[in-house]
Amino acid sequence: MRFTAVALVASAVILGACGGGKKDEAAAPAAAAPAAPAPAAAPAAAGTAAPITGATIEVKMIGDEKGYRFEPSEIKAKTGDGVKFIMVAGGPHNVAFDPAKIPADVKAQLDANFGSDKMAELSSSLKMNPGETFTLSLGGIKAGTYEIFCTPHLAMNMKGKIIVE
Ligand SMILES: [Cu+2]
Repeated sequence: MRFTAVALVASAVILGACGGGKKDEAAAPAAAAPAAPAPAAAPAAAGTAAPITGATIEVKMIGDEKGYRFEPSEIKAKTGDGVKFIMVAGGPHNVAFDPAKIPADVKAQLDANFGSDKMAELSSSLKMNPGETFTLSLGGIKAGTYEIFCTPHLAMNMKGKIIVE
């Protein structure tokens, strides 16, 4: 009798240990997952928006029977200018850059220049209603050609480029 009881207790301890181990394993990935986005968000917070010190160029965002487009789609600007995107029709529209196509030494400043009007890295919030605007500062942005697109209408070829001279 005594031997059986000891054996049962020992089995219970072993089962308990296994059960506890499984719980810890299951809990570990769940606890680690929410922490992952924090380092990714850090570079965005590192930059400081540079103000517009030059001219502000207006660009219309249009979707109608002729298609989806930025007007003009080729935007010539200088470092320090601003580009004011105006929602005219056929929204929602936004303004976004492909992070993979932006040089490493431009990315942080450009992303910071979106200010708070941003839904993702290098991507403005969506403009739903006619008259809504998004103004992007080109402060601190060196000369180069930077492709833009509208996220909802990328497949409809709503693209353009900002040429900083
Ligand atoms: Cu659009």
